[in-house]
Amino acid sequence: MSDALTQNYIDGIWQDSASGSTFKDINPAVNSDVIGQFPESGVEDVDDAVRAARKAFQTWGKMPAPARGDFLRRIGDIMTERKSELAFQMTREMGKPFFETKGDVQEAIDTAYYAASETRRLFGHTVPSEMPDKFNMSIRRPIGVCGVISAWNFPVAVPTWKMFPALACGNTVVFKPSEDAPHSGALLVKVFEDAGLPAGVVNLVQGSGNTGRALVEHPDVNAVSFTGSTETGSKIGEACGRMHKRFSLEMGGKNPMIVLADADLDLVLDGLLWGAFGTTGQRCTATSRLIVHEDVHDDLVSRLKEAASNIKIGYGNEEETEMGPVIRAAALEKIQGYITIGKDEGATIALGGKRAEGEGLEDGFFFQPTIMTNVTPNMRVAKEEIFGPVLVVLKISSYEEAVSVANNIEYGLSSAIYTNDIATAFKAMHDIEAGITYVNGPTIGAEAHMPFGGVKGTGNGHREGGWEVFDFYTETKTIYVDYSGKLQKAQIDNVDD
Ligand code: UN1
Repeated sequence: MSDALTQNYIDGIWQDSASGSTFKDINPAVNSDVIGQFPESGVEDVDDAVRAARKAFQTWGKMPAPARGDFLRRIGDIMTERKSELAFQMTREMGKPFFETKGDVQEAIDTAYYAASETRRLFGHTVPSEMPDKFNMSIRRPIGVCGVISAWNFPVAVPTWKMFPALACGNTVVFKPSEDAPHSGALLVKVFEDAGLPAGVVNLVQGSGNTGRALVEHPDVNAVSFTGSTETGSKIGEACGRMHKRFSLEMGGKNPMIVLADADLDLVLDGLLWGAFGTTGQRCTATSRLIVHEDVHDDLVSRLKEAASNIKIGYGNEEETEMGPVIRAAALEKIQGYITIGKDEGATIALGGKRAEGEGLEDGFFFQPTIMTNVTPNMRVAKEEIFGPVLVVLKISSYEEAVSVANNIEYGLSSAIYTNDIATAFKAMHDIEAGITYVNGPTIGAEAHMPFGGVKGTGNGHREGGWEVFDFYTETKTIYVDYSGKLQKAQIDNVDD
């Protein structure tokens, strides 16, 4: 395949890396299908990209925000026209089925239109002063150049969660996609180019961890937004902390679904199939722990086994495919390793546990939908993120126990509870330690205009999506206007001792 967009995009020009070194990107479902060789960008490329972004910031940051919104709307329009084309290439590159990659593009479209509308609503505050004839207010200003490092599992939606609000607020961007989804990243940037986004406003540098490090550590990058592993996120946090940069981290999850005895089990079953095995379990938000009441445990597990064993595995661009491959050979090994760990810890492999084989699966990284039962809260398989189609099942006998098991974890991204008892549902909304709680729905399905993010080891307190992300991408400037015509001293003139 030679017509792939296999270059960096810096200052409005598609170009190779300075060193000319590249890395290979393949289709995880059909390994012989090579998507292309992409630039392994170095310090020099990142430096060029940051310089271009800094230059563009001088004009982009001063443009009226609603005019920036017009660009975002055009980007949304082009993504709408190209939805199927983009989705096909995304599926080819990262494996999830076509209907899911179309959803991924739709999430980006929603984010574009939402961010465009927010450009007319970048509110500050006006606040009464302590003193007469004085006016107090706050306004928002852009931060500058933002480094965006994103994951491969939502190769279009997640980078746009970061870039669109950043752009709406007047920042410019250097974007490093995951090395497992460089082509999707490039196709997204091509949309920006075709929408007429001025040169330098978004720059693309392809590469792996070294490229990311050069970006994070570049002194002229003011803020970094990252989605990916906890290990990498921690390093980014340390570097940004040292350099006084603003940073937003979106990292791992081990998301619980609590099922109480009164739950509607048909609804639970649908939710579990989607939450645990959608995107082959490779979402930060995937339902990876089923915490189920003992009264319904056996019934639910047996129905789930039956349903999960019928999931059609294959190449995601084939119509009947319900679940695609995992992303790479190392992911297969990691998952297999956790199956062994689970067995050694005393868990039962109730379904799956092996590489999926059969016609059409020979040349890809396919793994069977897997269910582990007899799992107890302190086992590694109950606590560590596996990032594959593996659901662990923990049995509980009360709501209180369910919450304590759900919270016995270092992560806190998403969570779910199935119950028909409204009081219990409301209690759970407060009791579960997570950034997101779904009631009677699985742990996945975030909407573009709602805050997204986690507590504990999942993040560092920021939120993507929704109105809160606009706080991340702006600096508050506080302004005092004294029209009294005399010097007024706060805390002194206006207080009688
Ligand atoms: C992720 O896995 O990083 O809520 C993002 C969801 C999707 C986004 C997931 N809309 O599952």
